[in-house]
Amino acid sequence: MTDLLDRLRTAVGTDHVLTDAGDVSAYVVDWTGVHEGRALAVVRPGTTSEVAAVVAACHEAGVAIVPQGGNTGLVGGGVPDASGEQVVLSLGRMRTIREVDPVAGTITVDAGVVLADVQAVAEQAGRLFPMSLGSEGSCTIGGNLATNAGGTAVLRYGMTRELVLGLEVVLPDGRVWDGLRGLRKDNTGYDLTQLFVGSEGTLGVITGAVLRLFPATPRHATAWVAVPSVEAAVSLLGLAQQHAGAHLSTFEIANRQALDLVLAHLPGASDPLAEPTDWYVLVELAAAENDGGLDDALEAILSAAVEADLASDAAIAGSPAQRSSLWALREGISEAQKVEGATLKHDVTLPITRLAEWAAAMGPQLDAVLPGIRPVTYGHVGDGNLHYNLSAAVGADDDLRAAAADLSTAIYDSVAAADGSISAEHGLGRTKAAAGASYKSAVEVDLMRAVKRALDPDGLMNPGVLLPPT
Ligand code: FAD
Ligand code: 2HG
Ligand code: ZN
Repeated sequence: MTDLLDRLRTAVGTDHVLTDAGDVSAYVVDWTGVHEGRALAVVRPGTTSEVAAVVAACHEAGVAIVPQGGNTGLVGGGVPDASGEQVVLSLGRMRTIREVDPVAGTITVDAGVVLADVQAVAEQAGRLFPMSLGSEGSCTIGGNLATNAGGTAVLRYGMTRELVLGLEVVLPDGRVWDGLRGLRKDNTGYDLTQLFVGSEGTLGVITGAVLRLFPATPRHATAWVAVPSVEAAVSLLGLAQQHAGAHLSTFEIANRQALDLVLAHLPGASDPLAEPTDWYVLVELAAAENDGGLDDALEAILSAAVEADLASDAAIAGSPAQRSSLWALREGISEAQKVEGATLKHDVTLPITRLAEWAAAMGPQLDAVLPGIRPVTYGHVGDGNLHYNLSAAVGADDDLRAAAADLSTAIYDSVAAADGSISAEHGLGRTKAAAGASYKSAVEVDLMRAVKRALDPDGLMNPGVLLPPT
């Protein structure tokens, strides 16, 4: 291994090959704290050719690579296993915005650029890069692409795969595929760009991307709405679509348990409504500068909702600061639940018409497995996607860990029975690789393994992630 470390130092410079425990510690444990591994080294290349040299050296030495961006992933896909034999390849130094073309509506970036920086550069150019995640201050475009991230703007703009036009990828043997084309139309064979989106670092290292930009939407109308049930929230979505059409940009749900955790743990958070209720929806309409009428549309949605008993009260943001504080109630939930204690995460999608019935049945079923369990239920209801994240009764975190397999199996079985998916937007990573394969048909798993073998015959790109070991 000394030979490999020497080659890596030659490729990227001695300062960017980390092996001391203190230096590597932040790279080997994930955001949730659930996955902690060991690394042979953490390597921090600064250019695509340095990435290629690192990957080629590891390939020749037969050493596995774990690509890592901002390390905000929630399924343990960006951290090494416990063997101490894997190299973490961090894209953190690759932060160049290569080109912005407002007319073509494209931005070309290094994979290590942080999502919030892409949003800011787009805004300076009078355009919008719509992807929006609670982790946007730390996650990277490479990680967003590798996980096909979702977030709060999917309803209007789609998942990451709908926001990308071309990629640059270092393949598992060290060759570079330059697919950095910004063409809207290109029917010349298999769509290799889309093959790498959502591949979670198992097919190659994404080093650059051409992303789509959209017209800016600086005008907003935002409300935090009290609703009696998930069923009412889904009906309210229909109303909002009817009144606001394409201006509807966000439609997020949270249960009272989620709000209570935010109020308890996030400094400065306060309940904008006088009476507590079971469920809340964050609704936002967004439009271009000269495109008015948002406030009227929001008023019309809320009046119709109250009339139809779909909402009991609402707080409307009257200023950018109030808008931010309503958004903080939604975006603070993951952090607040982490402060509360152990969390068992589930990121499920169901056909939207089955969400309400599913959520109502799940609580009692899980309470029978672990009495006092608290489902913290929130997420992108407009996309049929709930984060069904479990906290134990206060003081019972060990019981939650002990019952984790039974609880997750009960959830996944009922999601599968309702024609849903066990991972809507976070991917499979290490946490769900086995479950992901077990809920797919044998044909689908065979096809996925065939793709993996074709691109990575030696199995050196992020082994154990996305597909379970054979
Ligand atoms: P990492 O965590 O570093 O890696 C994630 C995966 O991508 C790993 O498998 C890794 O190997 C691979 N990878 C990373 N970079 C590359 C690359 N350049 N080439 C190839 N593979 C690579 N996710 C959502 O979808 N929607 C949300 O709303 C959302 N909100 C979040 C809120 C919070 C508070 C947190 C902590 C996370 C949230 N996430 C959300 C999850 C996470 O932020 C996303 O999955 C994000 O896309 C990960 O980006 P990253 O750069 O941190 O990737
Ligand atoms: C969100 O929508 C994210 O807030 C994070 O996808 C969900 O922490 C989670 O489980
Ligand atoms: Zn989410």
